[in-house]
Amino acid sequence: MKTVFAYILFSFVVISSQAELPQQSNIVEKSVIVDNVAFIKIGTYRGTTDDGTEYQKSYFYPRYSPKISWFDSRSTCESFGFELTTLETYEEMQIVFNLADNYLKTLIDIGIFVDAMTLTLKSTTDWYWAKTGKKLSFALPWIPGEPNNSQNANEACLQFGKRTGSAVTGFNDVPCTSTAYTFLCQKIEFSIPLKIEETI
Ligand SMILES: [Ca+2]
Repeated sequence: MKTVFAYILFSFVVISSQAELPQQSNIVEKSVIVDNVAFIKIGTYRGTTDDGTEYQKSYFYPRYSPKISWFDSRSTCESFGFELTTLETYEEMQIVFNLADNYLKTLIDIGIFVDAMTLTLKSTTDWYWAKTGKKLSFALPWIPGEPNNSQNANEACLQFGKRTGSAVTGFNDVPCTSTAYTFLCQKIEFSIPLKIEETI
């Protein structure tokens, strides 16, 4: 694992698109997957939080899918200038699930950490974004049988994915120290410059 991780550090290149985003929300900007890069930009999304704040995000997936803890997932994203992905709205969650389906078909069975955790190890109902402390603003679609807080009752972090053979993407509560999952990073901008059209 350390070798894979070191290689990611060594070979880090981010593909960025210079294309201008469409003005409508909900539009996903496709990107090209190129060999020999550590992170793959799988899409960009522009939306509005439940309190009305506009934001724009790009999502970056680690090409070699290292399986590391939730804590290491956060710090890895941060070491590259990213954050572990948050999902501001149910709509954004659906977009990210679709991106994962489109680009990560062979990987989604692994499960992907996002930034959410419970405040107490035993809670399986109240989930918060670690970055902001805000409670998740929508009802989570769980993988059938989840959340079950099953592993010694310390499943305090959140990942999404599919069970093998299932077509349904959903969430699962897992131990934050588990190294069975990989992760998705985001780059977020909350202040989107207004585009002002000139008039004659
Ligand atoms: Ca679980």
